[in-house]
Amino acid sequence: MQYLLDRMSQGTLHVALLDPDKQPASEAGEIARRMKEAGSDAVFIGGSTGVTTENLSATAKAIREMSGLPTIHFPGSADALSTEVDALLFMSMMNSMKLEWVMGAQVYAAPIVKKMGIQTIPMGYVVVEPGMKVGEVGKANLVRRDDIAGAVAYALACEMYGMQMFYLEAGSGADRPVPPEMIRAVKDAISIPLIVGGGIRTPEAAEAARKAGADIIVTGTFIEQCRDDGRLKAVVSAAKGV
Ligand code: 1GP
Repeated sequence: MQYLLDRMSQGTLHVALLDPDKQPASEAGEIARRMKEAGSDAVFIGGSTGVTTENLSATAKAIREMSGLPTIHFPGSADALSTEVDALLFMSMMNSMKLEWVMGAQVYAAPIVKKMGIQTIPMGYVVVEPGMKVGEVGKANLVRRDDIAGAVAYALACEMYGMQMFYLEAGSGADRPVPPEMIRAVKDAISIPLIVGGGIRTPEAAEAARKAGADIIVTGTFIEQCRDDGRLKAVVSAAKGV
């Protein structure tokens, strides 16, 4: 957490998201190496389905060895946990209609996480339309794209709970990222760091999210698919404003 805060004091961060179920660990390590070259600050490891302790551990290890970037577990359930990651986003999907995702999986995991000695980052997570797979799997009561006040209310509740970060998610592969007006209003309402992700795959979209106030910009689908290092760098640079 301190690493992220230190870096954030210098500007917006770019975080690469890698799903351990989508490629072998060595390939994830190679993508992370290229992302480090492109300027990424850290790697989130996670996915909505298919993440196991084995593929999570192997992926974290490969990323650390091949890129040196910090690895942060972005969990989709309490089924997979690993000591190979540097930290775990201890998150509540605040707008899930299933108690399990709001609080149940966390209560189940907490004693195990404690015993394993994994560093936790408490985070509120809210899924905005279109929501994609995470919205479906998480049974999210999606925040409408025009419901700025609704998004702000979740962010304020997150901060009042004492969580250390708030994540606005449009869903992996979304055709439209979180609207900049929503990012701006949420950023103005809270003082904890704001993470934004889902559907960001162009320098223009990354720049819009940064200018609206995102502290951390996450891209997943784009970095999995892009084979052009120049284009990777363009999106990361736009996210960071460098
Ligand atoms: C998903 O916000 C992330 O949690 C990334 O989304 O795959 O669309 O970049 P993309």
